Amino acid sequence: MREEEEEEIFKFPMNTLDDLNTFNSLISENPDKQKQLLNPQHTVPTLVDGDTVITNSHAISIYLVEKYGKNDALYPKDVVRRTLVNQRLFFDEGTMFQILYLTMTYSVIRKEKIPELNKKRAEEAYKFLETFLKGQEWVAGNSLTIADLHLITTVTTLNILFPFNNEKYPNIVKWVERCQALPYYIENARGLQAYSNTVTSLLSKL
Ligand SMILES: N[C@@H](CCC(=O)N[C@@H](CS)C(=O)NCC(=O)O)C(=O)O
Repeated sequence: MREEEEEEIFKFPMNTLDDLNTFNSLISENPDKQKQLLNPQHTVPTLVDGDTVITNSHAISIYLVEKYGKNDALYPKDVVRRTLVNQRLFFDEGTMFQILYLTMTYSVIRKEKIPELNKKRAEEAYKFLETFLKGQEWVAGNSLTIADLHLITTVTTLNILFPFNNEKYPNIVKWVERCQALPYYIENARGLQAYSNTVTSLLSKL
């Protein structure tokens, strides 16, 4: 591959599985290039703030509140409240998002049928969330935190792949409505609409 072609690969995001495979073999054959990459995992989001590079969305949110937040409301300093926020963030990262990631990567993008197990795991995750929300307005208590901002994007996206039954999950439905009423919810709505347009048409072909 010519140097310029190689540069192109590093400039543009991956669009198809072939791009990803080319990219992976390129970096595994080229350790120097790997070191130059801001994010060797090649995932979004990646935040660059001066000399600081952060490559995980949850770590990014924590960093932004800690460094630039006017107060600690979104990520409380109180150890017990913070631990609960962390638990919900790790639930998003390790449970809710993983179902979305595995379904997209191994089924939808490859145009393969979605395994029944993924559907069961999504249902299980919705049940956990429904329980977390019992008797409280937000996922980590009665005030909005970064855990809500993360989970709302994952849950609304997962809901396109595995629509949940509103009657079974009243706490989730009310929480989604609360999130939709936030003045900046439009940021999620826009991406969600674009995702929905693409994925709904892919799903119809599986
Ligand atoms: N848990 C990570 C997930 C990052 C991630 O997997 N992002 C996806 C897009 S939502 C991505 O960049 N996928 C491309 C890939 O895995 O190559 C985070 O919160 O940042």
